[in-house]
Amino acid sequence: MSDTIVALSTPFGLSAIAKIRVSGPAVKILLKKYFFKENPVSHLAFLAHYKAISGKILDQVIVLFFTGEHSYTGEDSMEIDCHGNPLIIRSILEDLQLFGCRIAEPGEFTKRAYLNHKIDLCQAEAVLDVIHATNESALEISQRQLQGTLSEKIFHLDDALLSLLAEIEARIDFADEGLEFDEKILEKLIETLDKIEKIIHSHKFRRTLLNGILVAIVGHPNAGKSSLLNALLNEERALVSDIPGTTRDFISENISCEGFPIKIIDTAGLRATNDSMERLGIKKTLENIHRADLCLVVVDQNNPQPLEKETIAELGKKTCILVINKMDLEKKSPFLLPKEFQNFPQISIAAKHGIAMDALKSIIVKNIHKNRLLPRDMDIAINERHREIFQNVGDLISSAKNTLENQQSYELCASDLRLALETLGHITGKYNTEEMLAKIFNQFCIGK
Ligand SMILES: Nc1nc2c(ncn2[C@@H]2O[C@H](COP(=O)(O)OP(=O)(O)OP(=O)(O)O)[C@@H](O)[C@H]2O)c(=O)[nH]1
Ligand SMILES: [Mg+2]
Repeated sequence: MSDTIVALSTPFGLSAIAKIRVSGPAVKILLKKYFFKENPVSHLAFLAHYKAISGKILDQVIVLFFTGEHSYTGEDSMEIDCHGNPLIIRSILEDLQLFGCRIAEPGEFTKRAYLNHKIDLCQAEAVLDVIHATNESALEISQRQLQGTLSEKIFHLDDALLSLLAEIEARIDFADEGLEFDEKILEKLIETLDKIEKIIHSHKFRRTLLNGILVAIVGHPNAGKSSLLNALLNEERALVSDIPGTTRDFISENISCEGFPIKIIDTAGLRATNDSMERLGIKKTLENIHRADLCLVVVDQNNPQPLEKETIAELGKKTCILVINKMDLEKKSPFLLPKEFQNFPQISIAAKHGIAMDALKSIIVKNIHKNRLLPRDMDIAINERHREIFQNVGDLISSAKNTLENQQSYELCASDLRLALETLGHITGKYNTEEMLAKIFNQFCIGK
């Protein structure tokens, strides 16, 4: 890590300000040569003219220096804020390369932070999750993982396994002294396995957390599906008209329902039609019902119509809520519930006027709980790499437990535990391989 890296950390293009990051041993030399700072003070910004090696002033910039102990990467770093014009950005980057800096690889700043022990590997992965989170809940959990919620759990597991290993090794070392078989060791192994199971379980919810709980709005043309989408979003997102078959392609948007992330999809109305475009839309609706975690089946209270067999079959496999719309209008005749909907929980609304939206959201949340679509109190959501490692650690501890239960050999048990500890260390990066690091950091963008 003897070279100094540089990269643009803000998106390339026109913007008010662009941030160029520099990290490495040459930062102090750079500050002295370019900005005449002999003893730069950490965290203190200053205004300066950026004068290139050629002598040309490239821009007026703000420079912020961080000493190694207090920087993101763990090395001397600085940030240069220039005007967000690609011509300026490019010329500063080129000039810094002439000075001897190298353009950073994707995620190289975060990789240096990890290699300099500023963060561990699962915190580095959390940085990626924080940048990519598309809803509040995913953002909250990735920020907690960045603060170290997962690292802390691993620290405790590591600690528990180490003390178990010490107890077992004592029995190997002092075999002559006839140390009794201790049931407590077995209990502790089972306890540790239980904790690992719980952590692995959090992976099941990761997709739902990242994408949102999929809620599809389906029903006949003109039932008021697009009006419902707009009411839930509180904006005129989808076209609404009294012409049946208005929505062709589906529209999806993210909302939050009592803190749960929801991806809501408005679909094309379901009916028999000869219009080829509308038929394509209906095909997409069926696919969306298939993918959905929950379906809101919208019916017009004065015009409830039977659905086609194929749709009924698809809806039958799903959790559905019957949404009876247009309650603001006078009922023409008693509402006859189509028989395929009779077992659905139901609610009356007036989408056009936003009536009963809170009640509808409450029913949605009730069904999220009932169907265990996403737990309320998640504190971690491990990724596929973590899941694989935890699975392997669990298998090794199970094997240690079985060995002990059959009272075969403390040696075998200890060797499984040693391997489990080493495997666990791959999550935080206590043990790593180049291939593993490349796989993780290549997912980052340049400048992070
Ligand atoms: N009175 C009243 N009219 C409504 C209500 N909701 C929707 N409408 C009207 O019903 C018509 C159809 O509404 P849309 O939201 O476009 O219906 P849709 O289900 O999306 O229809 P398609 O896209 O054709 O499948 C429009 O004229 C809306 O203004 C409501 O709660 N009350
Ligand atoms: Mg519509």
